[in-house]
Amino acid sequence: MTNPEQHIELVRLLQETAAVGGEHSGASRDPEWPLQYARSLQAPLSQLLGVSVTQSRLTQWLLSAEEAHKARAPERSWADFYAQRLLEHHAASNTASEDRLTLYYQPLCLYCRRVMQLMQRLQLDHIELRNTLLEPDARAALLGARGRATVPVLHIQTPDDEERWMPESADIIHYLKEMYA
Ligand SMILES: N[C@@H](CCC(=O)N[C@@H](CS)C(=O)NCC(=O)O)C(=O)O
Repeated sequence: MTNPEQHIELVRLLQETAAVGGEHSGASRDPEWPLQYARSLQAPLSQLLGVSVTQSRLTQWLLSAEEAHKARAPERSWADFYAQRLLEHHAASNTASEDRLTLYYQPLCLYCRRVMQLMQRLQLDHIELRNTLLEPDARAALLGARGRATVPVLHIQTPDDEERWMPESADIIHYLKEMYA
């Protein structure tokens, strides 16, 4: 199934799921709607995407899709917006899972700790850690690439050997959440 076909099918699934409990955005909507949707979407969505999707992940995703829809495009059909967002996330996380990530950090740096706490929470054990205080070559690599040794910096290397150096803890946290949460 191509991406446009998946999109159409996903919009249909979302609308069908919403119709069971009444209107998606109506005042009478059940406050537990993300759980209900997640329960009924789990099997057909896993089949559509070809990966096993958990109900807890789906619940989180539905809540974040609703927030983004309200903030960014309230005029757009909710099902169309949610479907596009889900397929984009799915494609991005598929690509991201093949990237090689390295975090340059210092143990006492609070900004680094924020990033590392998120990595722990999301169980991102595959991210290599390089302590720039203890590893002179890590500090030299950072200085060579960026001209400064400020940490944290996330180094992203794709399978095609494209690389990106991402400074700023807030950007790194945003990136990791978008890709892996
Ligand atoms: N705005 C940056 C601040 C990073 C920062 O100030 N890092 C400090 C350590 S906590 C640092 O690397 N200082 C040494 C330097 O700038 O060379 C972020 O949020 O990542």
